[in-house]
Amino acid sequence: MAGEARSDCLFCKIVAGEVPATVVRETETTLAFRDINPQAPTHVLVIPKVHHPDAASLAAAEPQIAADVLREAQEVATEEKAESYRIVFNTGTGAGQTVFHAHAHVLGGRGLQWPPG
Ligand code: D5M
Repeated sequence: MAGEARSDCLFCKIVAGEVPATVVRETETTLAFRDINPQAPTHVLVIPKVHHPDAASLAAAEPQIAADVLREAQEVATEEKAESYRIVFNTGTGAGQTVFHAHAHVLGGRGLQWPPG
């Protein structure tokens, strides 16, 4: 089932062009833009254009679009020439999720520690 755009959602506003963002890639179903508070030289967010609160909800409702997000995350890493990179879906406030519109963080361009904090 398609997620309806939400007027109270920051990332739906970015999709609608109501809030500016530095877009690096766009497809019919996804948008990739630079994180406003980068944690690495490459820090890009890849979002579905449709609204779902987190990655699990997206994957359950629209698995093809979840796959599109993953493919675009890999395309971003390739374009950014990140040899090693991390794709992160923070899910839930305890994991640090602050924006409740599904998004993948693509982080690269520096050494990344494991486990993350
Ligand atoms: O990640 C949410 C991310 O969204 C966080 O890293 C900051 C980023 N953010 C917040 N507002 C903006 C705008 N306006 N443009 C670009 N990036 C933004 P989370 O996993 O939910 O903590």
